[in-house]
Amino acid sequence: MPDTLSHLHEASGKVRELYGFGDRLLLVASDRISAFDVVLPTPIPDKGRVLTGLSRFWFERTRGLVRNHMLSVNVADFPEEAQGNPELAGRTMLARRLRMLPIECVVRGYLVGSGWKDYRATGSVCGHALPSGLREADKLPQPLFTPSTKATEGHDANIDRAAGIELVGEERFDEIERLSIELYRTAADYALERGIIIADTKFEFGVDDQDRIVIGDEVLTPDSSRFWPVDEYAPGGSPPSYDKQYVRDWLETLDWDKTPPGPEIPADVVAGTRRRYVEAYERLTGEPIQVYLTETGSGS
Ligand code: Q0Z
Repeated sequence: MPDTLSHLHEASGKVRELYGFGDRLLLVASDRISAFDVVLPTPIPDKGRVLTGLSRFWFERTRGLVRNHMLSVNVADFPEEAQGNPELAGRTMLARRLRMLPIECVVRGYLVGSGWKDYRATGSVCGHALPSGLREADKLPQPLFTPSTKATEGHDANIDRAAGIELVGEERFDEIERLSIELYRTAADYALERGIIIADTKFEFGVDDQDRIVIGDEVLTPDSSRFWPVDEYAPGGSPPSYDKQYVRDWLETLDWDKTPPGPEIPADVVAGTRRRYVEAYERLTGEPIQVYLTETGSGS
């Protein structure tokens, strides 16, 4: 990453970097993509910009439901050290630093992934009893809040309400549960009208200097959620991922054992995958990605 920033680096995610500037942060989304939990060596051009643009869209759209950490996606507003870095344009969000709560706020609207496995084994999902006879990928009778703790390595561990209350207190736990469900319902209803099912998602909340709950991190992107194209949705199996299905289908044709390093992605799979990210952005925002790229100084 750009070297005027290396001394301000605070954290790395799987495909994102975080830089600190006192009470503000820069979250930088790279073009890297992961599949089967491995980050592949080939970037998907503009993926980081699409994801940052989507987070911006949802933060603006949900401002009436909850405060958020977003300050700007325009390089002109960034701290000096981050100016004149064409690398950052469009893929970077300036945000207020929060005290993050140690809970991942997962909301599930459909029965997939670990939720489906849990249901098969126990008839419930994270302690939420469900009707019998549900199929894989069925829509749940209502969205479920299934919080987890942030694991430093490996996968997050689900926690129950009592454990959540131990971590953040009852009042905060109840508030982030209510906000998570409300945000999910609002976004999922909107996305469905535009041809995208948001099967599940994960929110991260923090508190500001006045102890108010604020939503941070990225929101309702394909990296923090499962997106499915509504036209290809069929319960009774695992529906294709809106963004990663080309990559997964191609990887399944190889004899790769799904351990690092992953293989280079061929150009046609890169192009198809990029098209899906851009299509998700354009369907959800109703605006060409070029408008966002030009607006953020990352256009051609
Ligand atoms: C987010 C993460 C990323 C690596 C910390 N507003 C905030 N205030 C304080 N901390 C955070 C935020 Cl968003 C915060 N993460 C996750 C994001 C790269 C890790 F882009 N960690």
